[in-house]
Amino acid sequence: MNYYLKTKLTEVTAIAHPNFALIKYWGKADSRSNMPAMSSISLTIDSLTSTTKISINTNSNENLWILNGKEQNDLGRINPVLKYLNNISGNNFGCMIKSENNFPTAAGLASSASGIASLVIAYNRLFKLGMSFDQLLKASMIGSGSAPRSLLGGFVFLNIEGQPNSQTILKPGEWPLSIIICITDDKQKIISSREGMEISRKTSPHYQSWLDSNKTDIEIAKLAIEEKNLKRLGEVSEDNCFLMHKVMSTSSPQINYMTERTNHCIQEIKAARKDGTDLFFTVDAGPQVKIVCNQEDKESIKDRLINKPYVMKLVEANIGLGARVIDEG
Ligand code: 2P0
Repeated sequence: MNYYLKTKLTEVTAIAHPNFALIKYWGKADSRSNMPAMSSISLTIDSLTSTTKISINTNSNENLWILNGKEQNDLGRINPVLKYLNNISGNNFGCMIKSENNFPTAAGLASSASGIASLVIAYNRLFKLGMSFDQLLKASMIGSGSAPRSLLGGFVFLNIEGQPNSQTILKPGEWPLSIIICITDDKQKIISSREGMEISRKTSPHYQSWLDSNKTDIEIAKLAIEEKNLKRLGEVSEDNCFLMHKVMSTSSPQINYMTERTNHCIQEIKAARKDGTDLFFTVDAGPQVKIVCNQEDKESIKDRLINKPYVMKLVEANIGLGARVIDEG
Protein backbone atom coordinates (compact mmCIF):
# COMPACT_ATOMS: atom_id res chain seq x y z
CA MET A 1 0.00 0.00 0.00
CA ASN A 2 1.34 3.44 -0.84
CA TYR A 3 0.92 5.65 2.19
CA TYR A 4 1.32 8.76 0.08
CA LEU A 5 -2.07 8.07 -1.45
CA LYS A 6 -3.62 8.21 2.01
CA THR A 7 -2.02 11.46 3.04
CA LYS A 8 -3.30 14.92 2.23
CA LEU A 9 -0.09 16.60 3.35
CA THR A 10 2.23 17.78 0.61
CA GLU A 11 5.03 19.20 2.72
CA VAL A 12 6.09 19.22 6.33
CA THR A 13 8.77 21.27 8.10
CA ALA A 14 10.38 20.14 11.34
CA ILE A 15 12.97 21.73 13.57
CA ALA A 16 15.60 20.12 15.79
CA HIS A 17 18.41 21.47 17.90
CA PRO A 18 21.93 20.09 18.08
CA ASN A 19 22.98 18.50 21.33
CA PHE A 20 26.31 18.60 23.12
CA ALA A 21 27.42 15.51 24.93
CA LEU A 22 28.63 15.88 28.50
CA ILE A 23 29.37 12.15 28.70
CA LYS A 24 30.46 11.42 25.18
CA TYR A 25 30.28 8.71 22.60
CA TRP A 26 33.40 8.10 20.55
CA GLY A 27 33.46 4.69 18.89
CA LYS A 28 30.91 2.40 17.34
CA ALA A 29 29.79 -1.03 18.43
CA ASP A 30 28.98 -1.93 14.87
CA SER A 31 29.65 0.31 11.88
CA ARG A 32 26.81 -1.23 9.84
CA SER A 33 24.02 -0.15 12.16
CA ASN A 34 25.94 2.93 13.35
CA MET A 35 25.30 1.90 16.95
CA PRO A 36 27.44 3.72 19.55
CA ALA A 37 29.73 1.48 21.60
CA MET A 38 28.85 3.42 24.76
CA SER A 39 26.02 5.34 26.38
CA SER A 40 26.02 9.13 26.45
CA ILE A 41 24.40 12.12 28.16
CA SER A 42 23.75 15.38 26.35
CA LEU A 43 22.16 18.81 26.54
CA THR A 44 19.85 20.04 23.79
CA ILE A 45 20.82 23.56 22.69
CA ASP A 46 17.91 25.91 21.95
CA SER A 47 19.37 28.76 19.89
CA LEU A 48 21.04 26.53 17.29
CA THR A 49 18.58 25.04 14.83
CA SER A 50 18.35 22.67 11.89
CA THR A 51 15.14 23.14 9.93
CA THR A 52 14.13 20.51 7.39
CA LYS A 53 11.30 20.78 4.91
CA ILE A 54 10.34 17.62 3.09
CA SER A 55 7.98 17.24 0.17
CA ILE A 56 7.20 14.51 -2.33
CA ASN A 57 7.86 14.71 -6.05
CA THR A 58 5.06 12.65 -7.58
CA ASN A 59 6.62 13.00 -11.05
CA SER A 60 9.89 11.32 -10.23
CA ASN A 61 11.62 8.79 -8.01
CA GLU A 62 14.76 10.95 -7.73
CA ASN A 63 15.62 12.32 -4.32
CA LEU A 64 17.06 15.79 -3.94
CA TRP A 65 18.84 17.24 -0.92
CA ILE A 66 19.44 20.97 -0.66
CA LEU A 67 21.57 21.95 2.31
CA ASN A 68 21.83 25.66 3.17
CA GLY A 69 20.60 26.56 -0.31
CA LYS A 70 23.09 24.31 -2.12
CA GLU A 71 22.07 21.22 -4.03
CA GLN A 72 24.17 18.26 -2.75
CA ASN A 73 25.80 15.82 -5.19
CA ASP A 74 24.53 12.84 -3.24
CA LEU A 75 22.36 12.14 -0.23
CA GLY A 76 25.34 11.12 1.93
CA ARG A 77 24.29 9.99 5.40
CA ILE A 78 20.65 10.85 4.64
CA ASN A 79 20.48 8.00 2.10
CA PRO A 80 20.22 5.03 4.51
CA VAL A 81 17.75 6.95 6.69
CA LEU A 82 15.51 7.69 3.71
CA LYS A 83 15.70 4.07 2.57
CA TYR A 84 14.68 2.89 6.04
CA LEU A 85 11.78 5.37 6.18
CA ASN A 86 10.62 4.59 2.63
CA ASN A 87 10.54 0.93 3.61
CA ILE A 88 8.14 1.74 6.42
CA SER A 89 5.95 4.09 4.36
CA GLY A 90 6.06 2.14 1.10
CA ASN A 91 6.84 5.40 -0.70
CA ASN A 92 8.41 5.05 -4.15
CA PHE A 93 8.30 8.70 -5.13
CA GLY A 94 11.28 10.97 -4.87
CA CYS A 95 11.64 13.24 -1.86
CA MET A 96 12.79 16.84 -1.94
CA ILE A 97 14.63 17.63 1.29
CA LYS A 98 15.59 21.20 2.12
CA SER A 99 17.71 21.64 5.24
CA GLU A 100 18.98 24.85 6.79
CA ASN A 101 21.36 25.17 9.71
CA ASN A 102 21.57 28.54 11.47
CA PHE A 103 25.15 27.70 12.52
CA PRO A 104 28.34 26.35 10.86
CA THR A 105 27.89 22.85 9.40
CA ALA A 106 30.35 20.03 10.26
CA ALA A 107 32.41 22.24 12.55
CA GLY A 108 31.95 20.33 15.79
CA LEU A 109 28.49 21.73 16.55
CA ALA A 110 26.56 18.49 15.97
CA SER A 111 24.81 19.56 12.76
CA SER A 112 24.32 15.97 11.67
CA ALA A 113 22.39 15.11 14.85
CA SER A 114 19.92 17.97 14.47
CA GLY A 115 19.71 17.60 10.68
CA ILE A 116 18.86 13.91 10.87
CA ALA A 117 16.45 14.31 13.82
CA SER A 118 14.51 17.04 12.00
CA LEU A 119 14.34 14.91 8.83
CA VAL A 120 12.98 11.85 10.67
CA ILE A 121 10.33 13.89 12.49
CA ALA A 122 9.25 15.68 9.27
CA TYR A 123 9.04 12.43 7.30
CA ASN A 124 7.03 10.67 10.02
CA ARG A 125 4.48 13.49 9.90
CA LEU A 126 4.38 13.85 6.11
CA PHE A 127 3.44 10.20 5.67
CA LYS A 128 1.37 10.12 8.87
CA LEU A 129 3.30 7.06 9.96
CA GLY A 130 2.74 7.48 13.69
CA MET A 131 6.12 5.85 14.37
CA SER A 132 6.83 4.80 17.96
CA PHE A 133 9.66 6.53 19.80
CA ASP A 134 11.73 3.36 19.41
CA GLN A 135 11.28 3.52 15.63
CA LEU A 136 12.17 7.22 15.54
CA LEU A 137 15.27 6.44 17.58
CA LYS A 138 16.28 3.61 15.27
CA ALA A 139 15.72 5.68 12.13
CA SER A 140 17.74 8.61 13.43
CA MET A 141 20.57 6.41 14.69
CA ILE A 142 21.05 5.02 11.18
CA GLY A 143 21.99 8.56 10.11
CA SER A 144 24.02 9.64 13.10
CA GLY A 145 24.85 7.97 16.41
CA SER A 146 24.13 11.18 18.29
CA ALA A 147 20.89 12.07 16.44
CA PRO A 148 18.54 10.13 18.78
CA ARG A 149 19.55 12.59 21.53
CA SER A 150 18.21 15.53 19.48
CA LEU A 151 14.77 13.91 19.36
CA LEU A 152 14.38 14.91 23.01
CA GLY A 153 14.81 18.12 24.97
CA GLY A 154 16.65 18.93 28.19
CA PHE A 155 19.34 16.66 29.64
CA VAL A 156 19.12 13.47 27.58
CA PHE A 157 20.43 9.99 28.37
CA LEU A 158 21.02 7.69 25.39
CA ASN A 159 21.37 4.25 26.92
CA ILE A 160 22.83 1.55 24.68
CA GLU A 161 22.63 -1.27 27.24
CA GLY A 162 20.35 -3.91 25.71
CA GLN A 163 17.87 -2.36 23.30
CA PRO A 164 18.98 1.30 22.79
CA ASN A 165 16.64 3.75 24.45
CA SER A 166 16.64 7.38 25.24
CA GLN A 167 15.08 9.45 27.99
CA THR A 168 15.02 12.98 29.36
CA ILE A 169 16.70 13.22 32.78
CA LEU A 170 15.61 16.84 33.34
CA LYS A 171 13.33 18.84 31.07
CA PRO A 172 14.24 22.33 29.81
CA GLY A 173 13.41 24.77 32.59
CA GLU A 174 13.82 22.22 35.39
CA TRP A 175 17.43 23.35 35.85
CA PRO A 176 17.73 26.69 34.04
CA LEU A 177 21.41 26.86 33.14
CA SER A 178 23.04 29.03 30.50
CA ILE A 179 25.24 27.85 27.67
CA ILE A 180 27.88 29.96 25.97
CA ILE A 181 29.49 28.62 22.81
CA CYS A 182 32.89 30.03 21.91
CA ILE A 183 33.24 29.70 18.15
CA THR A 184 36.99 29.73 17.56
CA ASP A 185 36.91 28.57 13.93
CA ASP A 186 33.99 27.89 11.58
CA LYS A 187 35.79 25.77 8.97
CA GLN A 188 34.61 22.22 8.31
CA LYS A 189 36.64 19.54 10.06
CA ILE A 190 39.13 17.53 7.99
CA ILE A 191 38.46 14.16 9.63
CA SER A 192 34.77 13.34 10.03
CA SER A 193 33.63 11.97 13.39
CA ARG A 194 32.76 8.70 11.70
CA GLU A 195 36.27 8.22 10.27
CA GLY A 196 37.87 9.41 13.50
CA MET A 197 35.88 6.98 15.64
CA GLU A 198 37.00 4.02 13.52
CA ILE A 199 40.64 5.13 13.63
CA SER A 200 40.48 5.48 17.42
CA ARG A 201 38.72 2.15 17.96
CA LYS A 202 41.36 0.37 15.94
CA THR A 203 44.51 2.16 17.08
CA SER A 204 44.30 4.08 20.36
CA PRO A 205 45.91 2.30 23.34
CA HIS A 206 43.45 4.19 25.55
CA TYR A 207 40.30 3.05 23.73
CA GLN A 208 39.61 0.14 26.09
CA SER A 209 39.94 2.26 29.25
CA TRP A 210 37.69 4.84 27.57
CA LEU A 211 35.05 2.15 27.07
CA ASP A 212 35.53 0.83 30.60
CA SER A 213 35.04 4.24 32.22
CA ASN A 214 31.70 4.93 30.50
CA LYS A 215 29.37 3.27 33.01
CA THR A 216 30.85 5.07 36.01
CA ASP A 217 30.84 8.44 34.26
CA ILE A 218 27.21 7.96 33.26
CA GLU A 219 26.20 7.12 36.84
CA ILE A 220 28.05 10.11 38.31
CA ALA A 221 26.66 12.53 35.70
CA LYS A 222 23.09 11.24 36.03
CA LEU A 223 23.19 11.70 39.78
CA ALA A 224 24.76 15.17 39.50
CA ILE A 225 21.99 16.22 37.06
CA GLU A 226 19.25 14.80 39.27
CA GLU A 227 20.77 16.66 42.26
CA LYS A 228 21.44 19.78 40.14
CA ASN A 229 25.05 19.73 41.30
CA LEU A 230 26.91 21.91 38.77
CA LYS A 231 30.34 21.37 40.36
CA ARG A 232 30.08 17.57 40.28
CA LEU A 233 28.62 17.57 36.77
CA GLY A 234 31.45 19.84 35.64
CA GLU A 235 34.15 17.61 37.08
CA VAL A 236 32.88 14.43 35.47
CA SER A 237 32.13 16.19 32.14
CA GLU A 238 35.58 17.77 31.87
CA ASP A 239 37.31 14.48 32.82
CA ASN A 240 35.22 12.64 30.22
CA CYS A 241 36.01 15.28 27.59
CA PHE A 242 39.76 15.10 28.25
CA LEU A 243 39.78 11.31 28.10
CA MET A 244 37.98 11.37 24.73
CA HIS A 245 40.53 13.86 23.36
CA LYS A 246 43.36 11.70 24.76
CA VAL A 247 41.91 8.71 22.87
CA MET A 248 41.80 10.86 19.73
CA SER A 249 45.32 12.23 20.08
CA THR A 250 46.82 8.79 20.77
CA SER A 251 45.19 7.34 17.65
CA SER A 252 47.23 6.64 14.56
CA PRO A 253 47.05 8.86 12.58
CA GLN A 254 46.65 11.39 15.38
CA ILE A 255 43.33 13.18 15.57
CA ASN A 256 43.46 16.68 17.04
CA TYR A 257 40.26 18.68 17.04
CA MET A 258 41.43 21.03 19.79
CA THR A 259 43.53 23.95 18.58
CA GLU A 260 45.64 26.61 20.24
CA ARG A 261 42.52 28.81 20.31
CA THR A 262 40.55 26.04 22.03
CA ASN A 263 43.27 25.82 24.67
CA HIS A 264 43.31 29.60 25.21
CA CYS A 265 39.54 29.47 25.87
CA ILE A 266 40.00 26.64 28.35
CA GLN A 267 42.68 28.62 30.21
CA GLU A 268 40.32 31.60 30.51
CA ILE A 269 37.51 29.36 31.79
CA LYS A 270 39.84 27.87 34.38
CA ALA A 271 40.86 31.40 35.44
CA ALA A 272 37.16 32.31 35.88
CA ARG A 273 36.69 29.22 38.04
CA LYS A 274 39.72 30.16 40.13
CA ASP A 275 38.09 33.56 40.65
CA GLY A 276 35.04 31.83 42.14
CA THR A 277 32.64 31.36 39.18
CA ASP A 278 30.92 27.99 38.97
CA LEU A 279 31.20 26.87 35.34
CA PHE A 280 32.53 24.06 33.20
CA PHE A 281 33.37 23.39 29.56
CA THR A 282 33.24 20.66 26.99
CA VAL A 283 34.79 20.27 23.52
CA ASP A 284 33.59 17.89 20.80
CA ALA A 285 34.89 16.91 17.37
CA GLY A 286 35.84 20.47 16.50
CA PRO A 287 37.66 23.47 18.00
CA GLN A 288 34.61 25.13 19.60
CA VAL A 289 34.33 25.41 23.39
CA LYS A 290 30.95 25.02 25.05
CA ILE A 291 30.51 26.52 28.51
CA VAL A 292 27.76 25.59 30.97
CA CYS A 293 27.10 28.00 33.85
CA ASN A 294 24.44 29.44 36.14
CA GLN A 295 22.30 32.09 34.44
CA GLU A 296 23.46 34.85 36.80
CA ASP A 297 27.11 34.33 35.75
CA LYS A 298 26.50 34.46 32.01
CA GLU A 299 27.28 38.16 31.49
CA SER A 300 30.51 38.18 33.48
CA ILE A 301 31.75 35.09 31.63
CA LYS A 302 30.90 36.65 28.26
CA ASP A 303 32.74 39.84 29.29
CA ARG A 304 35.88 37.82 29.93
CA LEU A 305 35.80 36.21 26.48
CA ILE A 306 34.16 38.67 24.09
CA ASN A 307 37.22 40.59 22.94
CA LYS A 308 39.74 37.81 23.03
CA PRO A 309 41.61 37.36 19.72
CA TYR A 310 41.06 33.59 19.85
CA VAL A 311 37.26 33.92 19.99
CA MET A 312 35.54 34.59 16.63
CA LYS A 313 32.05 34.74 18.05
CA LEU A 314 30.09 33.95 21.19
CA VAL A 315 26.70 32.27 20.87
CA GLU A 316 24.31 32.16 23.81
CA ALA A 317 21.80 29.40 24.41
CA ASN A 318 19.48 27.85 26.92
CA ILE A 319 18.52 24.22 27.24
CA GLY A 320 16.19 23.40 24.37
CA LEU A 321 13.22 21.27 23.37
CA GLY A 322 13.24 18.07 21.34
CA ALA A 323 12.64 17.80 17.58
CA ARG A 324 9.16 18.84 16.47
CA VAL A 325 6.99 19.72 13.48
CA ILE A 326 6.65 23.47 12.97
CA ASP A 327 4.69 23.66 9.73
CA GLU A 328 2.61 21.40 7.57
CA GLY A 329 0.33 21.76 4.65
C1 2P0 B 1 29.12 12.96 21.00
N1 2P0 B 1 30.45 13.23 18.92
O1 2P0 B 1 28.80 12.13 21.87
C2 2P0 B 1 30.45 12.76 20.28
C3 2P0 B 1 31.54 13.55 20.96
C4 2P0 B 1 31.55 14.09 18.64
C5 2P0 B 1 32.40 14.06 19.84
O2 2P0 B 1 28.69 12.02 18.35
O3 2P0 B 1 29.21 8.79 12.79
O4 2P0 B 1 28.04 13.00 13.99
O5 2P0 B 1 27.13 10.11 12.61
O6 2P0 B 1 27.47 8.66 14.57
O7 2P0 B 1 27.03 11.46 15.73
C6 2P0 B 1 29.65 13.24 16.63
O8 2P0 B 1 29.46 12.15 15.83
O9 2P0 B 1 28.83 10.69 14.22
C7 2P0 B 1 29.56 12.76 18.02
P1 2P0 B 1 28.11 9.48 13.50
P2 2P0 B 1 28.18 11.88 14.93
O10 2P0 B 1 28.43 13.95 20.74
